[in-house]
Amino acid sequence: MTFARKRVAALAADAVTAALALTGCADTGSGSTGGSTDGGKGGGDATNLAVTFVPKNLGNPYFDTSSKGGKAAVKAFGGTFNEVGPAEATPDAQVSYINTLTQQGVGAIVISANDPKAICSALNEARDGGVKVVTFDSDTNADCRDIFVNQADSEGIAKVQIDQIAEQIGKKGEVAILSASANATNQNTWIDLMKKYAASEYPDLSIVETVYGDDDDQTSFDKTAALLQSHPNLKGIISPTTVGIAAAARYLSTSEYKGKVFLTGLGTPNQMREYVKDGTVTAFALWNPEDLGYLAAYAADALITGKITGKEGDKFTAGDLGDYTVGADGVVLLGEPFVFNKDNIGDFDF
Ligand code: RAM
Repeated sequence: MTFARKRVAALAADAVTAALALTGCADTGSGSTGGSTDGGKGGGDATNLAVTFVPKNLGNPYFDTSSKGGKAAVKAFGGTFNEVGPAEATPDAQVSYINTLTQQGVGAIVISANDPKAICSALNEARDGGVKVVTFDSDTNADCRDIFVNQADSEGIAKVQIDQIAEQIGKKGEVAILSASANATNQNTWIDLMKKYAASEYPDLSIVETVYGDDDDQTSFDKTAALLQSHPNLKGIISPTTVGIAAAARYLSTSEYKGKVFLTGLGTPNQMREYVKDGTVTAFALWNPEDLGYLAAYAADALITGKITGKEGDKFTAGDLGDYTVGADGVVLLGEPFVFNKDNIGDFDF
């Protein structure tokens, strides 16, 4: 239901807002920019609502959508939204951005990590300087942030992708994984769980290789071609990244493998629509990235204003999404993954 609520909002998308998020421009709404003189340093300023989103990399529609949700939330609670990030999703590419935000004294950094450890000391320096740190989408180690906003239960995300490919290939045969970057916390967690779940539920399905497209369109496209070359008996590909699945679908759609090698994973409806329409892809999954960004921004607000500290049992209200409770290890859960297919994809616009 929350999904439906934000879906309606997504359909009424403000193109100007999206373009601003894309180019990394700050919201000009109420509140100051990250350079306020008190800057939240020392942790005593409960009014520094400068919230900066740092995606894995810029130019990914998934993060454009999560930033759109974040921006809407920040506007609703009267803060200042900004987005900065690297061009490439490499392990420590976000460090210099984090350091700058620490110097500016923002209220909170909301970040999706390319590596569980590589940005930890930068984040902890930010925290020592009074900045609240929310990870969302892809976590760091738990001791480098205040809260992790997880899109869905990791076991559930793994299960839906294996169940989909198993159904599509008839539960039997070789499957490969086209992932994002090699150190991405979220993909690596899901891949481990997918392997375990497949081994226990589908003994005749074998995962033969995992390759990394680095959440880069061209690299993912090339890795798809290479996979098909090196595994002539391949029956299916799982790509647990919106960049990877779109690139793999584009490759398959004009190749001899279309309709023979099945593809599923995690994709955005807007990027996958044409491939569902032309029969390259039957079904894939995701959550609503806009809701994810919205919830992560409200978690930042709750931390900045001292409503929560991030400990288990802490409760806060995330605007229109309603009430959330912090779980074990400072994790807040958005909801369930959702499966898109030709019957429902027309209902979504993100
Ligand atoms: C890509 C990114 C992101 C992931 C989605 C599914 O956009 O890797 O971290 O959650 O795919």
